[in-house]
Amino acid sequence: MTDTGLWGSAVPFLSDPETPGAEHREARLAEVRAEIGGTGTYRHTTAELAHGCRVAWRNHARCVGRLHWKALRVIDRRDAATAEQVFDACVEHLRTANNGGQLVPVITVFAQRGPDGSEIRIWNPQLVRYAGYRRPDGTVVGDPLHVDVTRAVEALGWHGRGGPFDILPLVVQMPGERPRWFELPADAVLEVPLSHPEFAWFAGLGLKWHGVPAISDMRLEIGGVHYPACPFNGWYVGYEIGARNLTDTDRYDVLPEVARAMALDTSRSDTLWRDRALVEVNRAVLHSFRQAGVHLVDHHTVARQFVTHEERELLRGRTTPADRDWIVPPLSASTTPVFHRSYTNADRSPNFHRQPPAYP
Ligand code: HEM
Ligand code: NRG
Repeated sequence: MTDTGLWGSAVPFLSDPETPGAEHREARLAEVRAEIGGTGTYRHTTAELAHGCRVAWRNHARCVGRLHWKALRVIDRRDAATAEQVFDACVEHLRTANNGGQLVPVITVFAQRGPDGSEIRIWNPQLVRYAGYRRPDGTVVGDPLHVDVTRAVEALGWHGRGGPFDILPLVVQMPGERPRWFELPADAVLEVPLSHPEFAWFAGLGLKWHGVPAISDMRLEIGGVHYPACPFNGWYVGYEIGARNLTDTDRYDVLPEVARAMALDTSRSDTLWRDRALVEVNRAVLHSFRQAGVHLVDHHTVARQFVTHEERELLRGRTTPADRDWIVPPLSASTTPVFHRSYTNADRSPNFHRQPPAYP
């Protein structure tokens, strides 16, 4: 029996003139139709998979880093059949991405969801993330965003040191198996201690961040095939760390402490102490990554790059779907060109999708 839903999604992907295999389009379609009829699903060729990953990135409306979509390195690990093999491939992913600080955009693709719904899941939202421990008094040590995943990992028998920057172990769940956790080797994890170009006291705050954002909990969809485990990374925009992770009141919330150290008047909001401290935290992030030789980009540069991407795409006859809420930077928005342009969102395929957490 043919899965009409899957076939209906396979055809537009396989028939797109951009998709590799133009020489034998009809034969490939017939082959896939038979494969779906026989097995309930179909497998992409390595070339189809690589192209699908790059276009999924290009299509993703929330990503401001899409100028580099063609340079995505695609690692096909659909063969990884055990939790150890998946973990080893994730470590290998990080080493490839790190590249001595000159970060490389990489995606590692694990086995597709089976026709019976069986799937591989990585519990962690990113390959490298800091634990969050809720104390009895309700306060949190570490990253409050990760309190739930930390509790779930502790229930598997992992015990963190209880510090503010403990790297969570990687949790891999193979189809039909219990989840297993693995400690990441320290030399696969880039971290940058934060200091400030002028304020010597800043280093004393003991802040740091991981060098690579490698999202590991999203689902990749290409031609109707779902890849629920497909860690991918680029590099950071400074504000992700400086204007969100460290400064949101429900994250590390460091602005009050920074403002105190700057001797700002925090008794009234109209002294703009938050704004002034925010700029200095962002300067510290950009300065520290540069000093550590770990690549990242500032919001002015990434916004210009995104406009360049839009223009390049138009020359190729394509529009750029974009989610304005995610494209405009969270600080100094109006000083960047993206603030002054209008954007239209669209849900294109291939794409990356959020999925419910794999942990209980
Ligand atoms: C989201 C930048 C590479 C896919 C984002 C966001 C930024 C960003 C700033 C918004 C994050 C937030 O507000 O939390 C960049 C930069 C890259 C890059 C500078 C450098 C090369 C990539 C790559 C992929 C990708 C390689 C996939 C192949 C996505 C997706 C989201 C996103 C799916 C949405 C994440 C979510 O829903 O939480 N990107 N990105 N990006 N990016 Fe990129
Ligand atoms: N804001 C998140 C990361 C989201 C994705 N950002 C990227 N992606 N730059 C954080 O960890 O702060 N990327 O693939 O480069």
